[in-house]
Amino acid sequence: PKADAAPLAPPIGSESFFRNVLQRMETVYLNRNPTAKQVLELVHSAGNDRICYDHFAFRTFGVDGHGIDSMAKVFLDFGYIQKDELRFPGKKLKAYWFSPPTVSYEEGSGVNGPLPRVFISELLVDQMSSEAQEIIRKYTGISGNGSNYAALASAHGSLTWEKPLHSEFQQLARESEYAAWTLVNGYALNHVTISTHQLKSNLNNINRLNQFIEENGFKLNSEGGTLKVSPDGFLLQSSTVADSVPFEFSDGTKESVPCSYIEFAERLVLPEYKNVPDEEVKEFHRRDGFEVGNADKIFESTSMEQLTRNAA
Ligand code: OOG
Ligand code: NI
Repeated sequence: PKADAAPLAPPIGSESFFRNVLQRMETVYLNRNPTAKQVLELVHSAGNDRICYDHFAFRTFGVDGHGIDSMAKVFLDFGYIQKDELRFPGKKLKAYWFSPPTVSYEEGSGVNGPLPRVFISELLVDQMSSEAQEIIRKYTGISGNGSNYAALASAHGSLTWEKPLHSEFQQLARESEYAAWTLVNGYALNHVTISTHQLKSNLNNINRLNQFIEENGFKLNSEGGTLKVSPDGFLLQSSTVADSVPFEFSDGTKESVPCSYIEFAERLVLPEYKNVPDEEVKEFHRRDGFEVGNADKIFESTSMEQLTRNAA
């Protein structure tokens, strides 16, 4: 997709259809990831009838039409705008984030609230070893035109390729945990992010929310410190460690594999709006976008190092 291809506003054909798609993706995610489900219930029960999502995130293989564009299509078709590119040379990844269209009604909770931003990344497959490339291309090859149905696969909770051999998963995991994750999770929602500042209770501060989550027995990603802070100081993020789920490989081997996690983001009011009264502050007054330094550490929420770490 082209960054300058601004669609006519408002481009949404059927907002309810689009929200239903998001809801199916969310349902697949909540059914697979007990931590995400429990955390949402916990925050909800702590005086937050309404939870707004800051963003949804997906991972892809950047090869044979299976990259960012395959997952971005449904969002672009429903009025999202492609924003900044982010690069992660060490992880051989790149990403784009997408801003949601304006909608007439966003007073609901969850997928019926403000539309989430979207963060989609892709593995730069060409930069991987020939062994890893062979495995990835085998499965994107099996998927074939499956990449045209990324949103359908995500909403349905299905891979667009066959399940891999255990040895193939292990080979990828040695080189890139992102690659191994994507091989077994495909287009599944990687995480949703709770918009911390939009909560109504005193959990609307990310430090208090982090403490509350940990007090309730959940493990947060400790990579680079629990709280990830952008260089400008206005984007604060944290996340749980991913759940692992039983997976049966095509050779019959059964093993737990990393699945999804849940994230928290607090966006502070920008300096130029510091005099706007609290009750008049809108999302556009706050820090927008994403941050490479934060994201680089958030990616580690599905890493073996974080999954096997003892709680602090
Ligand atoms: C995405 C990690 C980055 C953020 O908000 O910066 C991220 C992933 O784990 O796929 O979610
Ligand atoms: Ni995120």
